[in-house]
Amino acid sequence: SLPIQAIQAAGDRHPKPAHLRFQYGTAGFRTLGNTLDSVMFKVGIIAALRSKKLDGKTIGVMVTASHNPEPDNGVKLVDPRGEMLEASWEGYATTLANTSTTEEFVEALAEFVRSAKIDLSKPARVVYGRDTRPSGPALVAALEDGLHAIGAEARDAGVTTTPILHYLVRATNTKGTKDAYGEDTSEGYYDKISAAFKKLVAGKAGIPPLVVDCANGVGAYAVEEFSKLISDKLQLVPVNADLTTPGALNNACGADFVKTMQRLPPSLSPVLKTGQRACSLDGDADRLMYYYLDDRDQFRMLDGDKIAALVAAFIVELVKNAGLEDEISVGIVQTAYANGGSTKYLSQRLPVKCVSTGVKHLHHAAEHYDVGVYFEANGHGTVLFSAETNKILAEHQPSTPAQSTALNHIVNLTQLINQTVGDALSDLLLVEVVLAHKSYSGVEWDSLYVDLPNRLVKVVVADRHIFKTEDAERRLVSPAGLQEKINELVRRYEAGRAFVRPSGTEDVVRVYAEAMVKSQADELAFRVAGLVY
Ligand code: NG1
Ligand code: ZN
Repeated sequence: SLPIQAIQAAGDRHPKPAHLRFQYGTAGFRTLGNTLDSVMFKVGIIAALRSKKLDGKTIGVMVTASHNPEPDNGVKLVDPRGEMLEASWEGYATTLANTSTTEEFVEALAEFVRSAKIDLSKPARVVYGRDTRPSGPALVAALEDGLHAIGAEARDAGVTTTPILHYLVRATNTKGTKDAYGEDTSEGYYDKISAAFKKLVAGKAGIPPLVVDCANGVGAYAVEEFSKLISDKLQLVPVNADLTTPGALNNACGADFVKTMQRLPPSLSPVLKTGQRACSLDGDADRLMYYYLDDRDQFRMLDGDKIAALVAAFIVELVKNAGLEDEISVGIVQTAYANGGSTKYLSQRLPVKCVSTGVKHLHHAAEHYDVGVYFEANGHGTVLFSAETNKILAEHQPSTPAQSTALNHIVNLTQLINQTVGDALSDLLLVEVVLAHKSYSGVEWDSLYVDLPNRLVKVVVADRHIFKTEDAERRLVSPAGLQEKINELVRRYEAGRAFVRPSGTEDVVRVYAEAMVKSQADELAFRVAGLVY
């Protein structure tokens, strides 16, 4: 049975702020860090119950607010294969987080255990980590209180990137099985990925150094660790690796700054030379944006869509060269935020599917392909190789040395790529592999297709929940009549496209617009925003 007294006693130390309502959204619970104490305690208990429900499999808990400002924090649960928490539990977590007293919480827990048929005699195993936010240690202490109260077997992964935490979950749960994913330590992660990287760039000399903007976050540690292992092949030059100055995290730097502002972080201006490529991570190192300065020193952005195009083309080529094009097909998953230029380019070559915003939607859709490449335009993404594809790769008998080389490259890619979730460091090394193989600089990569000028704006509205969408969020069904007005506007712009959706992570409505020229994209975005407001 539930250790009611222990939960009750500990719960009283973590009262819920009376006026707040919490929601487990696309990125878990996410809000101001100093309001999340009660949520963390409850999440400790929920994570333990999730583990018991899944027969003692290890569940992950990541404490982070990713690209958001430093005072924010958040928490999300990771399911046993390293994927996002199953959707139905998001609702349970929300209900439990909003119970207003410890008595109410304990009652709701007992009811939940009954209705979800959780066998309390099963073990509970949880691994947890946090990013570098100052609010992290206190929040982790509250989480530990919850884990302890319910008697979970808990392992502290310390300050770590989100993708490493996902890796640890999968590696722990597959240890000793035929699906073993790797050693279940962060060293295991670094070794696995860097070994694959070194095999893939063996014989490639003179890869130019890469400037990496670490967003003054946890990615700085990961860059440091990888540097120790790969610096003979690729020199990583960290900037914005300041983990001590208060307020520095994600401030005027990082992947989200680059994507939203569409310009170079000011701190990179003195560092970046004409033609040199650089990239930015976000605050928990699961997003990656590349860019370079062209010969007129204009900033050129290579976002998630460009990464998807680069990587997909490379894998298609390898599959063909390995003699596997009849057996393995490559598909792409995007969201409505994918640039129209990329969608046009990719859909002329490969199957492309558009899904709703949120990693879980992309991830699940990508699982339906033999090789599924998914990236959000903001730089979050990865490549999934299906179980059947891995089997084909393991059994395929190449008939020429060239086929054998290509096959080895694909197998090494399956080791290089973090298949649990988007991973800025793994993706960075993947991009570098492709650039080295193709002898591309930023210029050649950029010229795969031309981005349509676009603009993303936030609109603060009284109630964002009245905005309801269909067709992978590309059309509004509510408020009634609004979509028709948007269509009417869009028609007046050459190559115009615009859509409106409520954010899943902020209390705003987002408006996205594209058009043939930048001023028109801006104008369209602001006129649509005017309709929404
Ligand atoms: P919302 O706030 O629902 O738009 C944002 C990003 C998503 C995803 C999530 C989770 C945009 C336009 N939206 O979601 O792509 O990354 O955060 O972090 O970039
Ligand atoms: Zn992130």
